[in-house]
Amino acid sequence: MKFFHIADVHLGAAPDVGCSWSTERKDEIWDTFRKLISKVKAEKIDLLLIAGDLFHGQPLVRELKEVNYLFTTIPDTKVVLIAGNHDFLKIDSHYQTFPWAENVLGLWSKDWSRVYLEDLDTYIYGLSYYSREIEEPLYQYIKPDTLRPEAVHILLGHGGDAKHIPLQPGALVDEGFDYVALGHIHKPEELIHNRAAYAGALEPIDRNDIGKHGFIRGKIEDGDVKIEFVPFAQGEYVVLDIPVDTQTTQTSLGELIRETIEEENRKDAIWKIHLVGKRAADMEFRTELYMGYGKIIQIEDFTKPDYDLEELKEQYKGSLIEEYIHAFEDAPKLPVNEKALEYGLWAMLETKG
Ligand SMILES: [Mn+2]
Repeated sequence: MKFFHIADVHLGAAPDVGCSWSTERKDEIWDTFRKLISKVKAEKIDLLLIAGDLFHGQPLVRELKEVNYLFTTIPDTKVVLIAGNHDFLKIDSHYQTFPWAENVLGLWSKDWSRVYLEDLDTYIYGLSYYSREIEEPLYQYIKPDTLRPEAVHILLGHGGDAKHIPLQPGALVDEGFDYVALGHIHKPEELIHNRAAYAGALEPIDRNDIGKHGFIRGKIEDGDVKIEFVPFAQGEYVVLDIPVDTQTTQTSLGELIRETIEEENRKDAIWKIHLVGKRAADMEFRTELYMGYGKIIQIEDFTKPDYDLEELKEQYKGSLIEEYIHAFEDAPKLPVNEKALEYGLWAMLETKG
């Protein structure tokens, strides 16, 4: 049996609001989902697992029509889905009342339920969110049917943090689930080798979703599960370190950022720039001036001023500045102390004029 496990597609989300590429990203989220469905068809996948948050919010009927149409194009694939904390089942949610295609099975119950796929001799267990938060560890109460150990038992889950159904993947696997297909955490992660995994968001949804995104391709043969992560997203948030030194100026830094982005030559990247290294002690970079130099979502300045402490002590002998530097000389080399020294010196030197 071949399956795809996807999660957190967040259809309808518009990432990076206010940026010029926001609408493009919104369209790419839909587009990647369509491509995924084409891939399901091309690879003749038996089962498509959607582990919650297919939509970014409450789905409109026309959005469900769109999605259902896509599901009708893969009639030989069983689609099993649950509602997550973003698209949770509000009282008037269209999820339950929508006339889904025959191959689509929603586990819409608040308490756990399961579907049985006869052709695949597979049980899929799960539940849907009825509120934004669930603090109870609901998955630990779900037990796979031990009377049918020869069948495949899959848990479809969403959550894993304190406010969204905390869970222990190891305990679930020990209960007898062959595979635990999880959503909610946007970073893809194999929690237990071949047995429990977060597919991660199909496309990164915001600037915190750093790195590769895609879905999980799996195969179950004679009770043996094999999974692999497949990068599939059209966009990626990439951290880019830009080295600064004491000679770097506002203009030269701008040129360096522009050149580095050009050399990287990545159409899919949305940049998170980190300025690193030692800047001249009197230099302050106005990072907002570089924001238009590419698809840049954020520039953070991690540079440190290059103070010559010996020279400063000499120059300000007998003053508070000398005393201040002296006070830190015996202090443990902790980041917090370095910061205090840096900020304190900066404040004192600044007021000196
Ligand atoms: Mn979620």
